[in-house]
Amino acid sequence: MYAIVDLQMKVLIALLAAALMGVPQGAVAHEGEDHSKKKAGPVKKEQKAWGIAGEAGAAERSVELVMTDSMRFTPDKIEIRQGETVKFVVKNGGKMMHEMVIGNKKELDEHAALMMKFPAMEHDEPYMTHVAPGEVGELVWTFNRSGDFDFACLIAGHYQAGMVGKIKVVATEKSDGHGKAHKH
Ligand SMILES: [Cu+2]
Repeated sequence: MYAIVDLQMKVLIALLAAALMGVPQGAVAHEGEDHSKKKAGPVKKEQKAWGIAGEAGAAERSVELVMTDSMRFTPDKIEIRQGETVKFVVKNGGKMMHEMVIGNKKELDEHAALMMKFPAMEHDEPYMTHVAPGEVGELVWTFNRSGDFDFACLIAGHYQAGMVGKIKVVATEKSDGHGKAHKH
């Protein structure tokens, strides 16, 4: 919830600033800015329902994904053990911009609706990576909470076309003493 409020605030501030400067609405978000470039500065470490930003050096595992213009992620189902820090290496195999955004259904729904309203909205958080055609993006995330999560491309229309995937974070024995981990 907090993140969306935050996003709405950002949009509001951007619109307000634009109104004050007499800039037309369509031109608000990042003119001439390279969308794929990460901003410099320390990574925001905010605990989310689906985990927390990870340090690149701490990644124990890397998962490669490919995004295509057929609005699909491959793979679209990923299983992770609770506590794992995963580096996602995300290739854009298409001819249009795509992105991978991790979240839960509720937040992704809300965020996707905002992206439809403001397609040029600037959004950049440690749980997302925007990837230009033919490029590879990276995202390092620590899954410190178990549960079923989602990831998606929130570029206007892509989410609606089904560009989504599932992440299952399996509780480790330590944090979940109910025998869930006796699979193998
Ligand atoms: Cu996309």
